[in-house]
Amino acid sequence: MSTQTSDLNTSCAAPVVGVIMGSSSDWDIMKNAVAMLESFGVPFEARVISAHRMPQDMAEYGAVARSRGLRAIIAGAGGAAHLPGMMAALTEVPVFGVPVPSKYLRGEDSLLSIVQMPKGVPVATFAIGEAGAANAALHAVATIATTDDALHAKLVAFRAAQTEAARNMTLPA
Ligand code: RP5
Repeated sequence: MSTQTSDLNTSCAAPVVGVIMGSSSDWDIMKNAVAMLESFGVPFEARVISAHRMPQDMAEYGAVARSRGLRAIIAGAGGAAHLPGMMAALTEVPVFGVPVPSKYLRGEDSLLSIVQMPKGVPVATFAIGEAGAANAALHAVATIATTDDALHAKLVAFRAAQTEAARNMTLPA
């Protein structure tokens, strides 16, 4: 286990998904990614790594991400949200970016900062906020499920339950 940053949460098995965020203030959004990974039983770690306040820690995390066994990195940040893009520059592990809502620009700044990557360094960018965090986790699950039949079966079951729930939706009288 790396000692470079404080852990917000770490599952027992060796993590295959890294959930990183620029500040503990991002947790209310990013906990939705963690909850989704937990529901699928995907081993993960969750840490604060600030691109601006902890640049050397960020570089170290990216340098060893693949050798540590990470298969996806979910990176959330708000405002001048450089963490996902910089992490994508530091590792070949796929980076899924989550724009965190910001105080003054409601996360539109975060979204544009994360999505407008230069050609050659991609960040798969998700919706602003809770749905984006949950979907980033689902995308990580789907990515890993391409080579994991048991996880694929869980994803199929999740989709089926979701479909059933939608079919059973009722409208107010
Ligand atoms: C970004 O700045 C973080 O991702 C966070 O969304 C934002 C504000 O951080 P704090 O001032 O709340 O620590 O780097």
